[in-house]
Amino acid sequence: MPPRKKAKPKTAKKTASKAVVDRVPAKKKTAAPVLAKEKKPRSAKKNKRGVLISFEGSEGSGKTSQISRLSTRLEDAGCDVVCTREPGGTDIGEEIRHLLKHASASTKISPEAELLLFAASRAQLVREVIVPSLDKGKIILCDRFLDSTTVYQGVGRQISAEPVHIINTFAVGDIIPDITIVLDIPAETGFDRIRHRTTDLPDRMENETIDFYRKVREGYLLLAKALPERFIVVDGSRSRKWIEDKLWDELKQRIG
Ligand code: Z5A
Repeated sequence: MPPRKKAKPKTAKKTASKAVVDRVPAKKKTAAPVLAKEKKPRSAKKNKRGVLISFEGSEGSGKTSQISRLSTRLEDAGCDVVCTREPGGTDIGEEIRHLLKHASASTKISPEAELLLFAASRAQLVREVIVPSLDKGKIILCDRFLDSTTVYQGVGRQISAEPVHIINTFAVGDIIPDITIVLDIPAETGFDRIRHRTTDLPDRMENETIDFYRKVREGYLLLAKALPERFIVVDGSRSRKWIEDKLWDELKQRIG
């Protein structure tokens, strides 16, 4: 019979699922504010012609590749497309990106400071790029958005739900993606892809453990389950062409 003590770590340390459930609508419970915000996204209400599509998933899930393919298809179909990314996408955001990923000082960064820097980059991106583009009726393809903070800082770094939600909301105002695509891959596949990438030296966040990326994956899947109107989950371990076609079919149904 296992000793009683064994139960302790389970209750003392939040599991990935518990942490996400705190952030998404568990019936009437805690995450109600997240849902309440999402009922009236500004992009859908005030910018009838603009669409914000965010791409999420763990490192190496294929977001950059698919954004590039989708953008080409959309442009060929006559759409006005803006591709951007987080952290980054503005001069200020790119400086923050460098600080977060490559600056030697960032090895000492606290989870709270990290969260605030991601939020600062996003606040600038929303006001400088996203809102003006939505107002012009463009389709914005954004490589990561607020869900990355919910999952990486909330689930991965275990910062509690309330500050993550408050800071996310402050950074985005009333801009919530119309559609969020999660490219879902096993943590091992992501690791493998990153290892074989020859263009870059590993950055600070690429040195996380496989357990961290398992939590990240679980976090995304729970979020997608809780918000099915906004999320589309696609198997990111399939071929590039299969994913491209699948996304095209899904988006045609949603945005016509
Ligand atoms: N982060 C955070 O913690 N909190 C936040 O709020 C935000 C971000 C906004 C940003 O890193 C880091 O910041 C990220 C989360 C954190 N850290 N991590 N870990 P980034 O922008 O440098 O990297 P990324 O967003 O994680 O993505 P990536 O590494 O650039 O990967 P990707 O864009 O998803 O995939 P890719 O570049 O298209 O493909 C990766 C490789 O796989 C490449 O060699 C491809 O050729 C290959 N690939 C792509 N698709 C396939 C398929 N279908 N089959 C086989 N191989 C494929």
